[in-house]
Amino acid sequence: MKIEAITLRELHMPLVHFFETSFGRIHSRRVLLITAHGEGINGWGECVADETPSYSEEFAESAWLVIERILAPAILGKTLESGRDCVPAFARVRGHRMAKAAIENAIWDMDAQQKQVPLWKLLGGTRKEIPCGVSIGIQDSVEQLLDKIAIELAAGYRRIKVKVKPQWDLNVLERIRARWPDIVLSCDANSAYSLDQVEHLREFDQFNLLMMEQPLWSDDIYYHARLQRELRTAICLDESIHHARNAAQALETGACRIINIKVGRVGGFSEAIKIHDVCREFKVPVWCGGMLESGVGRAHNIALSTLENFSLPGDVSASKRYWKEDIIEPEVQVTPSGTILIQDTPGTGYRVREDLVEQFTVRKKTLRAAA
Ligand code: OSB
Ligand code: MG
Repeated sequence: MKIEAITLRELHMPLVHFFETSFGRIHSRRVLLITAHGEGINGWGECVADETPSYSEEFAESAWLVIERILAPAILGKTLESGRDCVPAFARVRGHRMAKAAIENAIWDMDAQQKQVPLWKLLGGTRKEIPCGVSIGIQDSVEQLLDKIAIELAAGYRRIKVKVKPQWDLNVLERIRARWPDIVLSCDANSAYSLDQVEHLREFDQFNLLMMEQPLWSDDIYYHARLQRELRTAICLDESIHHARNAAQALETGACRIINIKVGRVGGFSEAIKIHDVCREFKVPVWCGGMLESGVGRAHNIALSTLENFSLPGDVSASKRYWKEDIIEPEVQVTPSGTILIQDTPGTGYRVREDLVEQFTVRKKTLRAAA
């Protein structure tokens, strides 16, 4: 496929409900979308960087800049066989994985469309039904959180994950377990604790959690290994894992027993698949994380989740939990038994609603290959 042009768009999409983690509350999402054009095909990709460099060093502005100035020019006018060809093309750019993933994934999407095969099959997926969990942010009160959990359980979701931070943790987990002793429950700290809180973190063991996600520093593996030795609860790493090599380090050192794979965080589908394979060798299950994606990223997360070792419920949930109207058709729907059914249609199986994309767009730029 010859890459003739790349369109970069910034969308502002209001969230149905605010989302709060240990690093703050947001009410809307700034979404960067990539469209790769070539040979009459448009491939779509989403950059999951936040508006601020809080979850990672990347943020929407930095991603826009690096895509426009460096990444897009590296592939414009080139003929690529598959999304994997972006890896060597971007090899001289250090970091900026969310920006790289947006482009790489758009090329995978193009490839699937051109070959007329489902994207999930191109990625090596096998499963036709994937289990879904939900991630519920910090609320104004514990009662509000319990109400939300009740709604998601009634909708069929198979795993509830709650965000925690000091002062919003043991008290919250206690109330949840008092009401639902047996649900599959996990928590995500987004690096809100440090190693001198081991005694406090050990208290989490009493709640029979499926996992505790990223308790310590976002750039750490070693101290997570020290912490994991002190806990019964499985640690799951999110922020700390950027590529297959540090996934292997985490597993060799015993820093976690589960890994959350976010395709944006690791630089695209190629690296996500490698991490999946490393974890499988270690017999460690993975699940697909989310970054409050629009339908474009959501569809990609679903495709990735069909790989065999994505055996735990992912943060792949219905469009309507986030958006009044999502930018894809059909919207992502979850069955009453908490799963997403995978289609055999070519590409992602979800059509991008360009009219709606235009409506949400606040900035747009098309970069073309030199004639
Ligand atoms: O740590 O998993 C996280 C959202 C933004 C940034 C980081 C995280 C999250 C989530 C939301 O937990 C997952 C979702 O998309 O539902
Ligand atoms: Mg997380």
